[in-house]
Amino acid sequence: MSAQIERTLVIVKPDGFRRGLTGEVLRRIEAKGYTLAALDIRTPDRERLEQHYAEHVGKPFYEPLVEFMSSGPATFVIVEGQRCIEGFRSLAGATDPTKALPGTIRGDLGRDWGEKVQANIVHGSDSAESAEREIGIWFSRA
Ligand code: DAT
Ligand code: MG
Repeated sequence: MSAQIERTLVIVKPDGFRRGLTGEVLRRIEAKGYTLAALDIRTPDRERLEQHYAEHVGKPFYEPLVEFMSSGPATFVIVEGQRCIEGFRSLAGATDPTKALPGTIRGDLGRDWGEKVQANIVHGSDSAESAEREIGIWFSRA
């Protein structure tokens, strides 16, 4: 376990933004004790989404995912704190919001909407390498 302060990239995805859940997500991040280091609202462009989701190219949900993510404004947040990468993934819950446990963002606020892609409210980086890569894509001047 390291005392080093980490950074992670959180995105309140277009479904969360449309549903007015940005404040609720930020509230949970702050209540956990993490710090908001940067915040920006914008509609994700396809070019940067393709970089962001490069690991998923070719999967059946890739095209629906990029379509969905570019469907409207989203909130991009750099979150800071000890072990916040792992910690935010715990706050978010499992990828499938139907299976995500109650108490998590996806478990409490998400559901299956019958779409080809899981509209699961939030993104959170899955490792220190992903976090720095993703922050570089979306906050090139951060
Ligand atoms: P996570 O967002 O939990 O890190 P991921 O990186 O595996 O999950 O996938 C990125 C996003 O793609 C995810 O948030 C929702 C969508 N997705 C993943 N697996 C899916 C699936 N089997 N069917 C539909 N959408 C999926
Ligand atoms: Mg992921």
